[in-house]
Amino acid sequence: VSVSNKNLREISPEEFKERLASKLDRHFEESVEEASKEDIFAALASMVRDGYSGKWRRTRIAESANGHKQAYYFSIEFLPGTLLKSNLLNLGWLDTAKEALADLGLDLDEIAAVEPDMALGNGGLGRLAAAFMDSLASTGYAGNGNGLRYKYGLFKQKFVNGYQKELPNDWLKQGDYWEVRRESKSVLVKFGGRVNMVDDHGWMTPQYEGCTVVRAVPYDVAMVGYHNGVANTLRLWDAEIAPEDELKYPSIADRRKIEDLTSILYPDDSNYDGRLLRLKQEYFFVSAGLQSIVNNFIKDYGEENLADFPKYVAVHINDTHPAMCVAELMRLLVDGHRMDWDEAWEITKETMSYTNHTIMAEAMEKWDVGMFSQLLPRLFDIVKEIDRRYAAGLEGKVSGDVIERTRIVKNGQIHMAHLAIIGSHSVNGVAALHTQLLETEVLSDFYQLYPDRFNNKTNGITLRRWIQIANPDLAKLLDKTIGNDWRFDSKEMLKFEKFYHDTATLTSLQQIKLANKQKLAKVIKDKTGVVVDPEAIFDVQVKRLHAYKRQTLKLLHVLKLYQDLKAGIDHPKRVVIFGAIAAPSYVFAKQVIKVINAVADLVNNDPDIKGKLKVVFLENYNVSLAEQIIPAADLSEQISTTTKEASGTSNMKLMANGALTVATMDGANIEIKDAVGSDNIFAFGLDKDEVYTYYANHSYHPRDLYESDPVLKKAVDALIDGTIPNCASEGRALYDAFLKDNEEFLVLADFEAYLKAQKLVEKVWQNPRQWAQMSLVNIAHSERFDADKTIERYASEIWNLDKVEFDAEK
Ligand code: 26Y
Repeated sequence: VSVSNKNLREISPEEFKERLASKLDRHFEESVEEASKEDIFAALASMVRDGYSGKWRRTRIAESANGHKQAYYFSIEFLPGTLLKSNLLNLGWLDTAKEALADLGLDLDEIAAVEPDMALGNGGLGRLAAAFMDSLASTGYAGNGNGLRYKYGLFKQKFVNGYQKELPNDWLKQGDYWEVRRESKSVLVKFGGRVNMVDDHGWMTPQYEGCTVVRAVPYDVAMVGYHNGVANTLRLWDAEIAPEDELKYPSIADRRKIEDLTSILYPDDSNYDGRLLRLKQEYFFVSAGLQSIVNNFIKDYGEENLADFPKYVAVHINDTHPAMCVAELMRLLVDGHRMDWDEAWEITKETMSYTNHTIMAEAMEKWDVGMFSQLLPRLFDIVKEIDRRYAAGLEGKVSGDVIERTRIVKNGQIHMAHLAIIGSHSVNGVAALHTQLLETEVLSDFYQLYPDRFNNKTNGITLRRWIQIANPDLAKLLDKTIGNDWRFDSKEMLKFEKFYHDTATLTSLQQIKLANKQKLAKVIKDKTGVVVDPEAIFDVQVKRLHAYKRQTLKLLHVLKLYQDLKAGIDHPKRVVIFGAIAAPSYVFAKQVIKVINAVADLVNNDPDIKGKLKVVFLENYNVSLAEQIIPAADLSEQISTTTKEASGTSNMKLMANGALTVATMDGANIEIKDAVGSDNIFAFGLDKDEVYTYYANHSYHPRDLYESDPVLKKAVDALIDGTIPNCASEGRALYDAFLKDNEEFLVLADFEAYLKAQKLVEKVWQNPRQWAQMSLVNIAHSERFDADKTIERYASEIWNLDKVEFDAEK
């Protein structure tokens, strides 16, 4: 983009108020005074859409007319949260909106709270996809998202008697304000039936018989760039009855069977379960997305130029869920456009790239051949042929074992990661350690075969959302100290370090944190009834609930603090805050939730504790709640078993808001430590070699630790000795898990080191100036995790994109 508009106020408050009044008048026949929050929200959303509609149209035209390469990010999850404030910010209207509404006696935050979260994702992977959409637009690349329009997003978590219950999240009920249904761009996706290959003028062509045809209708959401006139597209597909099939599905029940394809988001995160509906969803958005991309290409460049496809199109496979892209593009090129297999294969590989997000075996997708071939008979033939050629090509060059280990189809299963790697020119991990582990452990065979394909792209976050929107006072302090260039180029944030000794700045930082904590304290009181002291350490662990993330280790620390306080051993006041959703079928994770809630009840109501320790488990952690918790955090808990967390991204958001991190040397924590220096982080725990040594030698015997460390034993025993009321069976389950020989997550092995790190936390907390200084260093260095920078690296090193050049105003 040629112009970077640095004007933070693109329109005046007067004009803003006028537009609002006229919207309310036109849409709802009411004045500002009469309007409900919902109506004001709708009017604001409509104003925002007017604000970007021209940009959206111009971007589309510029991208295709100027022959720009486009990247398509295929992801089964997108987790944008709410869009009103981020659209206002990116348009340059946010401050004006706040001011104009305040003049009218209204509070933007209260109005924005009306918007339901677009929770079309589970956790890190989905949030990363949404961050990348924002960054692609904000850095001015032609990059679009391709995913599913789930009718029900991630379920709403409720606690009933301390247990997690799941309620449907009917986010569309209130009407989605941002989407545009583009019926004319619909395509058809075929499932099931039989395929006969027939000779059609010398080309073996599939004839489909008896398949189910589903109509894919795209809903487009604009992804507005930050102050640059760009608006890209997030395209989400909905399943409908094909028009020609209306008579085939006369009853509502029959129609539902088709429409249900896009009704729910699978709530499993890192735990693979090979369900038919999930396979249907994956193929549905892969096929619809690729068909529309190929159609577009042919419209712009002509079928005769399909050989140039990778010059104009990059397709990114976000984890293995869209790995069928590899086979589907082959199908479209070979069957649909009669391209020679070898040529189609080169094009496919050049087009595709793949990101891996986990090393955990239980998250690896493998589809049973029987189910796959029945649902997708032609695609299965193509997968088999890719596999056959892959194996034949290596025959005699590498050992048979390597071929066997790496091939796609084996033992009656299709290995989706293998398909993605074999069919892509780039494979990346999401943090340095993670990529290293892919190369040396998990995917080492592939790394030997294709060393050049492997690369690292450490994750990033949308600093705009996590600082400018969620922590406006911190944003203003940055403006005051280093000027507002950091809002356009995050590198500028490094200058904040110059204020390390500046007492006024340190004091401001403390005041801002305190004010954010007071606000969160109110939220906590409203949501849970628990009263917390804003002067206490706000100790935060927010992320999915999973054994490897070790909310359990935090729990043991809480029990230890409780026991100390009961015994008269003093500690600084602390509020431990959890936010975590468990997959509904993940029994252990749900047991952990129940125990934490029971411990919270115990601790919060024990008069002996005198409010020195509070435990708060906030329900339904999502993007909106994160925006309230993260700016108020003092301490960030990043305590996964080393090697297990691919990257983590809450670690980055929390540091950007000045929280200090207590961390194992896992995922991106290592890079945080590199950025801030070891004096500005509380690092502890087993390193990767120690973890792998335990695994290799089967030498982890937690019972020995338990028997030999009385402090540890006492904390663990609290789970079963009746200390914690109302969770005997869950307490026992955790106890047994901790003590199981060779327990995979090594919880007790890190306990002592963790206590030591927490002792140091307490010591530094006693010195508020030092704490503020460390906090300042963390804020300054969070620029390293700006998703805009991550996207620049994807664009230049993987997708080979150039920036869209156009006059933003024409
Ligand atoms: C196949 C299915 C069970 C499945 C569904 C969701 C598998 C995985 C997932 C989601 C994985 C996920 O969110 N992974 C996280 O990705 C983040 C972004 O890269 C990382 O920061 C984080 O460490 C990783 O756990």
